[in-house]
Amino acid sequence: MSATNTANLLEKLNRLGVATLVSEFEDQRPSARERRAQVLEELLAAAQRRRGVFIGITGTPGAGKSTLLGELARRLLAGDPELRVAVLAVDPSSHISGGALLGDRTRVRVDSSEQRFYFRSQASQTQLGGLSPATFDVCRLLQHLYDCIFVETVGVGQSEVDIRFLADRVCLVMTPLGGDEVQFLKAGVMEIPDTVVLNKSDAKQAARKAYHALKASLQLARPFDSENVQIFRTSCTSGEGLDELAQHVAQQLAALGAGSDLQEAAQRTRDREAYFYRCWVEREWGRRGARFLEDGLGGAARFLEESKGYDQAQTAFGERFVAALR
Ligand SMILES: Nc1nc2c(ncn2[C@@H]2O[C@H](COP(=O)(O)OP(=O)(O)OP(=O)(O)O)[C@@H](O)[C@H]2O)c(=O)[nH]1
Ligand SMILES: [Mg+2]
Repeated sequence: MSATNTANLLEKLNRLGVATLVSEFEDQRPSARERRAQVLEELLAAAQRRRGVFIGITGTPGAGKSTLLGELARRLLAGDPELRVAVLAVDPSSHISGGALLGDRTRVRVDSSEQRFYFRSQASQTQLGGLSPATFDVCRLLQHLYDCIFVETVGVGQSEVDIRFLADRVCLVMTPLGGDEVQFLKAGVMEIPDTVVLNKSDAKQAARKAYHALKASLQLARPFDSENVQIFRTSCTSGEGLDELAQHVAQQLAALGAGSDLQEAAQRTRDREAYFYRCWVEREWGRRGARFLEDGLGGAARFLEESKGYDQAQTAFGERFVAALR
């Protein structure tokens, strides 16, 4: 695709065009790198590009994350005619089928004619539900095309850790029904979220009990900053708390998005890239590769800067590592 085509694409931003680009960014073959670098370069030069904010949505399976995202996306889109929203849902891969285990259950309901909304479901390729390099590569694209990118993961281990590094803000979704708050406290997951949502609060009595238990758990787990973590009670069936939650997200977008401090945002992008680049090196080149990155190349952040780009650093790493092994 030529530069003009990408510019046109940005203008129209039709979903088919975005989907094609996303596939290219999911392509993990070395041959896809050059193309990715070229697309990113063109996007960076395009006047209409966005400065996307990443909001991670994690929590127990079936807590209502996808339903909630549909409700939030609709409210955010209605509240701002300029806003563009994407949802990337990451499912733990099925060990047996190799496909996404929960793929069919991931449905985010937004009017299909809404061109300012994009949804993509992706298999995580790891059993612990961690984010794959392909997830991060797609995020590198989406951040230039959307103002808000929700990344939905199932909270089953590694995904919480990864989402902390990927997202600017993390929202943990639980239900009052499963005794989730105790489970999460045990697993140390309470350390992660900026926002906690107690969804399915239509179960009123259980919701009230869970709310107080949750508040107490948060204070225990985070004695110094539990005050900063807002807890929302929502119900996607009655609509309770949804407007408030949407408003909260809109505030997060305003604080971190296009109007926010450019240098801070750039630093967040660099940190994010360094973390996922390190993951990529370890995945592709193993522990020896990871050690070489640290000891031989001065670490991920430094090597990324030296290579003048993420895709370029992937190609350069292979050359440097192989040379060092000789
Ligand atoms: N009663 C009630 N049911 C809800 C609410 N929100 C979602 N549900 C239902 O809960 C079920 C699971 O919802 P999803 O949105 O798929 O949940 P999820 O957390 O995305 O699920 P996974 O991605 O499979 O982990 C669906 O049947 C929803 O209709 C709610 O607020 N109250
Ligand atoms: Mg879901």
